Formats: sequence, structure tokens, C-alpha cells
Amino acid sequence: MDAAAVSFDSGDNPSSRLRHDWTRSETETLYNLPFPDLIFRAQTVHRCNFDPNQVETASLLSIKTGGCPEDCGYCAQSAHYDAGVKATKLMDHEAVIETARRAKDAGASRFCMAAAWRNPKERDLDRVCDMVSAVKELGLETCATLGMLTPDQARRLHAAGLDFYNHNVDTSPEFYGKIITTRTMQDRIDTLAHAREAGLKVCCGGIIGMGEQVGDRLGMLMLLANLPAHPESVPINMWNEVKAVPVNDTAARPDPIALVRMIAVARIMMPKSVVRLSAGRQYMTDELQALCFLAGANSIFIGDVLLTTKNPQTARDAALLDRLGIRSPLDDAKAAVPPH
Ligand code: SAM
Ligand code: DTB
Ligand code: SF4
Repeated sequence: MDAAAVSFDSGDNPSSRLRHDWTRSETETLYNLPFPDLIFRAQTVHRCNFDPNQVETASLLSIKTGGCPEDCGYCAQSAHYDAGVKATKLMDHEAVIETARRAKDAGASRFCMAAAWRNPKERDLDRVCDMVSAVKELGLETCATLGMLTPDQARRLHAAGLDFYNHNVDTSPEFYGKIITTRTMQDRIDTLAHAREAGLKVCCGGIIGMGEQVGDRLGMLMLLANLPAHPESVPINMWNEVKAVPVNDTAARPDPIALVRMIAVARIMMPKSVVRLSAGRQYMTDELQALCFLAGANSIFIGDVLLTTKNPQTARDAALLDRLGIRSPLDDAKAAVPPH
């Protein structure tokens, strides 16, 4: 297909029109553009919709770790594999709020509470709702990722003050069955619909580097962009290595340029969504991260650990953003940025 024919740029504001009818041929045409043309298009869309010199900072806390009944082949927290992660109970309320307070002081604008559940039990949901309300009162945006939700659970979380629900599709519909067997892609799409109908904003993306083809990565982006509404946040995770999980048999670290291309295509297909360069930044050079920001990534997780795996040190992130002249809530944080 001729690249000029990919109509990402019709409508009143050329680079802001939201489309939900992306075809594979259009998606591949964008992905295969000469790199300078692709980045130019992604930057154009980015600048029409966001401050290009600003990134968002989210902080993660595992409020209930390990022992998960699902069999996601990449995950350290699944009870099906022995990745050396100790299973814990749901954290104490005060400990969660104290961690959120520290995350805010360290420069986070959003606080995401994650639990290794297939779905929350009613009693646990009450406790999480209390945590959400208290975190919201600190002046942080709130996010939770608790597995599958019923419509009623989604409504209760929204009423408690939850802003975002994270629930990833993880990969393409075609590759999905090679990674997870205990819940279907349709289960995930149903939970996303319940979150949406309850008034929650949706955070939904996936993982690359598990052995999928480029076509699977694009299939995942098509799935996300063709949802009835684009997720407000799109986390792109590069697989963070975990021992003893099945993904070790297929994993292949993506070509860095392929990652940048994928971010650029996500930016073009979902113009108003925040694209988060999520797990896997520990393996990325400063230069690669800079290219991802140029391609339209505008959010990161801060903090030395994600859930069970490593993330770059906050001082390194602050120094990188400072060198790039990119503003973030880290600028207002209490921790001083080392000079460069
Ligand atoms: N248990 C909940 C669920 O799966 O919906 C919430 C937490 S789960 C850890 C959230 C997401 O983190 C997964 O869907 C997956 O995309 C990502 N993830 C998990 N382990 C990862 C890893 N080792 N590397 C990169 N991303 C990972
Ligand atoms: C998302 O897409 N990435 C975050 C968050 N949503 C919950 C989780 C990354 C987890 C990385 C693996 C770990 O630390 O265990
Ligand atoms: Fe459980 Fe979530 Fe890990 Fe899957 S990704 S095993 S659902 S914690």
C-alpha cells in the first residue's frame, strides 16, 4: 500500500482524528515507513495532542504479591511456576497509604495498586476501595490492576475514587493462546468493557519480547486502536526476565529500532492516548529511551522496582529527563537531581 494513502490525517484537526477501523495493511504500511518519515508523522501527531516536552510519572505497588492462579507464561507471580517470589497477603491499609505518600514525594503523579488475583473477592474489594479513597485524598491519580472485574465491582471502584483500571490484552489474539490458557482474550475484553461502562479510564497494553512476531505486536496495536474507545493509557512493556517461567523458552529481546517503530505506530493510531514505556527500561540505553520519547512515548514508571522486577533508579531517570529537557513531576520532587 502507498504510505500516502494511509489516512491518519484527514478531518478537522489532521493529526487528532480518532479512528477505530485500522486495517492490517495500513498498520504494516505505517510500521514499514522509512524511519525518518515514521518519526516525523509520530511527532506531528504527538505535538497536536500533547506537550512534546513533558512525560507523566506513575508509581507501582504490589499490594498482594504471588500465588496467582492464572498461568500467564511471563509472570513471576503465577502459582504455576517457581520464580522464587514469596506469596503474601493483601497489604495493610496504612502501609499502602504510607507508600503512596512516599511515591508522591518522590515525584509520582499516579499511584497504581496491583494485586496478583484472577479476580478480587468481595471482602478484598472493600479493602482496596478504602485504599483507593485514601490514596486519592493524597492528591494522586489512582490506578488499580486486580484481574477480572464484574460490572458491579467496577462501579464500586469508581465510586471509591478510582481514576484508571489497568488490564492488559498482553499480545495479539493469535499469539495469546501460547502465553495464557486460564483466561481468554474475550474475558479481558469483557473486563475492559465493565471498567469503561462504570466510568473508569482504561489503561491497557501488553508485552513484547516473548517470542512474538512483529505481526503480533501490530495485531495487538490494531486490537487496542479498534476498541470502541482508545485506552487513555497504553503501557508497552518489554518482557522483564523472570526465572523458571515458560516464556524463557521463546523470549527474544526486540531489536531496539523495532521498539521505537512500535511506539511511533501506537502514537499515530491512538493520537490522544498516553503511551507508557513500561517494564523493560532496565535493559534500555538512555539513547533508546530518548528515541522512544521522540516517537511519542510520554509516560514512565518510576521507582527502583516494578512489582517483582527491577526498574531504573529514579536518579537515573531524573538525570535522563533533565539532559533531554523533558519536564515531569520529578522536577517538583523532594529528591534532588544530580548535576550532569
Ligand atoms: N494480576 C493482574 C492482571 O494480570 O490483570 C494485574 C497485575 S499483572 C502483573 C499486570 C501486567 O503486567 C500483565 O498483564 C503484563 O502485561 C505485565 N507483566 C507482568 N509480568 C511482566 C514481566 N515479567 N515483564 C513485563 N511485563 C510484565
Ligand atoms: C503494566 O502494563 N505494567 C506494570 C503494570 N501494568 C501493572 C507491571 C509490570 C510488571 C513487571 C514485572 C514485575 O515486576 O513483576
Ligand atoms: Fe496473575 Fe496477573 Fe501475573 Fe497473570 S500477570 S499470573 S493474572 S499476577
